[in-house]
Amino acid sequence: MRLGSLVSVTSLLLLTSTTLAFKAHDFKTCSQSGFCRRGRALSARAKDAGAAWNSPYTVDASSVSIQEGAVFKAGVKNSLYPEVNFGLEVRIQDDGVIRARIDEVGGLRKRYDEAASWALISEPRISQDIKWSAGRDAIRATYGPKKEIEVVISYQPLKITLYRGGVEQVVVNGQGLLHMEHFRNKPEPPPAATETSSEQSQPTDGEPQVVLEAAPVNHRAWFEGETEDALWEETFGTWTDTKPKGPESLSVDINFPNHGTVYGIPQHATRLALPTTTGDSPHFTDPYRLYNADVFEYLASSPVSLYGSIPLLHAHSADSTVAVFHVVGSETWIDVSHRSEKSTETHWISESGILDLFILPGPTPEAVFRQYASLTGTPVLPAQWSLGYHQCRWNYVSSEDVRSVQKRFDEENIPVDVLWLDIEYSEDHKYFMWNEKTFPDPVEMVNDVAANGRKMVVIVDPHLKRVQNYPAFKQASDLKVLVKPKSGEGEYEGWCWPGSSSWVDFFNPASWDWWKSLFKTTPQVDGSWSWTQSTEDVHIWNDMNEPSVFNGPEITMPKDNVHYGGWEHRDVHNINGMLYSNLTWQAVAARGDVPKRPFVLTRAFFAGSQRFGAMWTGDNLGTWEHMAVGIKMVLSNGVGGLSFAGSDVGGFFGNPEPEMLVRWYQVGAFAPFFRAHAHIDTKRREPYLLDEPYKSIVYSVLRLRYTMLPMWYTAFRETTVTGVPVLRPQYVMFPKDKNGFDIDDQYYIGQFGLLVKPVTEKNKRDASVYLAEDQVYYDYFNHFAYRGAAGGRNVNVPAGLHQVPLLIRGGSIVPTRERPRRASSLMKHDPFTLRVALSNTHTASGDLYLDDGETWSHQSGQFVWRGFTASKKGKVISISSSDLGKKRPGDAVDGVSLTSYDDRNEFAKSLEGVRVERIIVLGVEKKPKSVKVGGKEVEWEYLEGVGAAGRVDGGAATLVVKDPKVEITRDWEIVIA
Ligand code: NBV
Repeated sequence: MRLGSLVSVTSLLLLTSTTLAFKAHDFKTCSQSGFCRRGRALSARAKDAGAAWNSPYTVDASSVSIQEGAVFKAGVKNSLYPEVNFGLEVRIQDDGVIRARIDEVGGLRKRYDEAASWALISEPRISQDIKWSAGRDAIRATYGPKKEIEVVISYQPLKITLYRGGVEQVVVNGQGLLHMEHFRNKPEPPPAATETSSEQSQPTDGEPQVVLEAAPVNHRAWFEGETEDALWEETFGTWTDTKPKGPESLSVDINFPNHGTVYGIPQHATRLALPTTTGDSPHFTDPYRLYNADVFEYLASSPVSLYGSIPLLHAHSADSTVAVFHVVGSETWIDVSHRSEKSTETHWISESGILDLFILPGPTPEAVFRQYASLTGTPVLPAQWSLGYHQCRWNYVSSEDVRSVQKRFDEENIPVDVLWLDIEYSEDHKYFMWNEKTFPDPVEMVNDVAANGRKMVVIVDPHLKRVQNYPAFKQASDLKVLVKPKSGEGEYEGWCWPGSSSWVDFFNPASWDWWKSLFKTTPQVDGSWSWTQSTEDVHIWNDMNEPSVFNGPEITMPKDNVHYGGWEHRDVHNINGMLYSNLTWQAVAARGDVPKRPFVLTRAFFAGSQRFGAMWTGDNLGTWEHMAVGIKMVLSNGVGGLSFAGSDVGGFFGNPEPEMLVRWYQVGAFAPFFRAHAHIDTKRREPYLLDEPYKSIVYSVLRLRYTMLPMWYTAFRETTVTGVPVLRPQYVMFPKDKNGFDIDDQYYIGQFGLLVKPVTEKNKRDASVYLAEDQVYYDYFNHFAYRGAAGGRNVNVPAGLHQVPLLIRGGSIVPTRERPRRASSLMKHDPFTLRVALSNTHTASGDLYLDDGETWSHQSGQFVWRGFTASKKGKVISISSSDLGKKRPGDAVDGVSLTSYDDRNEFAKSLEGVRVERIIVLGVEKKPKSVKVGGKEVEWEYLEGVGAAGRVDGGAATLVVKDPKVEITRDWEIVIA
């Protein structure tokens, strides 16, 4: 972009961002969306009808068959439309997950049924052990280790119920709101001014038209409504959605009669435990909407759609956790209500697609995470450097600017791993193409950054400027892989940063290899264009992939645009952004002779996006409310499988005051993805620009993050295997403790028992932390011991501006590296510190996972995985390190199918000589007489205080073993007698 136009964009954005807040009129409410209106009207009629309401959907008992040994199949009829046929298929998987699919059979058109093919990692294995037992009115299957799970498919009306131990867990269509609008022919316009039946009515100007009905009662009208509402066309603002296929929406109620709390369906800016949207005193009046959207200055508390959508909902009670995952890629609205504190009703309304519903039986949060991960995959193991600190802004304006930012970090001796470039690096917003005036030497610039052990992340947005001299556009156009307009011919053209733009249709397989070829950093054999002005140290940021289209309806693509296979954009909208980051991830992975783990940050996402890198919560505001809700959103994304998440530190819009910026760094340092970012109109706010004392506080927060990188990386290893999120909300840690169900401002990190409660309020200097159990918790910094209590106890933890409330749960061992470094790559041979937080029974455990952090060699066994334990026998405490790789090779990292493991592998050998330089043992009751390793006394120091098993709060008795002379890759034992 030329500087002149940069100025104009800047002033335009300054104008918009200072004069406008969230533009509600840009986005539909349910009442402005035809199918949502119809769906809610259906539930309103059902409510009015009360007990008289019956679902017209029934299973045709004569059609029931069991196929492939275990798959239930049957025809389904809607008594109001006897001419239409539906098919139901229910499969029970090996892991007990139930999959129910309903599709229209032999309809006028085909419904989109490919959402699962993008979200799932593979076709789930069907259990061959299930025996269905058929009765006259229902069929049932009982399974599970103690035959405690029962699935019942009732025929009249159709209802699917999951029981555990005889207690209802999930009920589908219990309220009779199931409705799959069948495909129909567009009626001819009726002769003027005559009466007509509802089947033949025609809306005028998108307005609902009231149709006069003859007695007796028209049952179809009773069910579908008396009006035909926006079936064939719909307008919003100046846009008209032509709906060439007519109505095809899908409504279904899913109830949890014994679960009072629900979590998930990210992304929304709201509490983790989802507030109600209907009922006597709803918290929100609209349903939660899932429709990936670029929402400008979004509200800090709202059910509106944001950038990504994961149709996964956890339902939780003290007795069990279950979940439903409805794999649908079209716009979806979800009402949440509670009949009582103990039960939750949800109503899902999607614009198109089939019913493809996975019911995850749990019964614990861990089991639900495992079940969801076995469907959509676990998060990919990130490159280690990507867990460091990322410095971003819109924009570092030149290569000299980038160099000077790096220099300032180095001069101040503060760590940063990644410097980022936003859209202004590019010439006229043609991504890949450097602005030669401002970035004359991109490869040298990247090399200068890499020389200090760092990486760069550069943005590549999906809108391609429609000019022939832009290879990405020209080639896509020649290959015919661009999204088509509603005519199905030619190229869809919309408006975005570069002006007139087009978008690659990543649903088209012909785009895949081509897209990957663009990212090659070496010249292509056939001479075609590739990004040779880049290096393997450049990783990628995918923004605007909802997709954001400035002149489109709701700032996105028209729904009647056409994708590969003839599918409309409406069918695939929520999946679209995931395909973009998927292919970009593959492209980055395919570079180089020794392939490295890619880093791709995405704004839009769908179920499965965890396989392709990190996400962030988009354009937040520099307000305390946004800081606070960002934590809840990151927790909710974790529930949806996306652990690698964070919010813009500092807030994207606005100029945070220093206190806010400090607090925001503390929030960021305890988020999996830690990046500072700022809008182009904001003042520069790199940490070194702060005044004292703020500057030193932020520096210490950055260093703290780096000391804890071994812990973060090990926590990520765990989630690649278990799917349990890296940030664990209170209900995940203590599923039976009702006091914790609504808590979303404190959380645990990984398996490490680290409990953090960042401060997100101005002038706040202490924090009330909830301890759910009878266990000792130690302040990470000053080692003060707090006693939790069965039934829960709140403790007051100091939170001066320089303090983050951070406790270690008794029973945990946390590995750190405490030498200050400027980048994580410089820490490879640094010694370790272990914090051993003794539990009230004097035990503790923890682990440490290490590999080269960059390549895929860990998949062939090049890693170190150590287990640490502490235990007490008589008066002797022993702390030991043993190899976990040998004990559990198959569990090491997801994607590793090792059957054996060599603990002296090349990587492990490269760490020979790397020591544990300090062990801090918290809660040692009495001053030891000796501390020995291999029979030899080592240096130690003991500070008096309260022991792990004591009953009062107070400074913990602490033993510091100074240099135990033990190596990190070796087995050892320390005996404290
Ligand atoms: O590329 C510019 C920005 C980016 O900095 C931000 O992080 C994205 O969320 N982008 C949105 C486009 C414009 C925002 C007003």
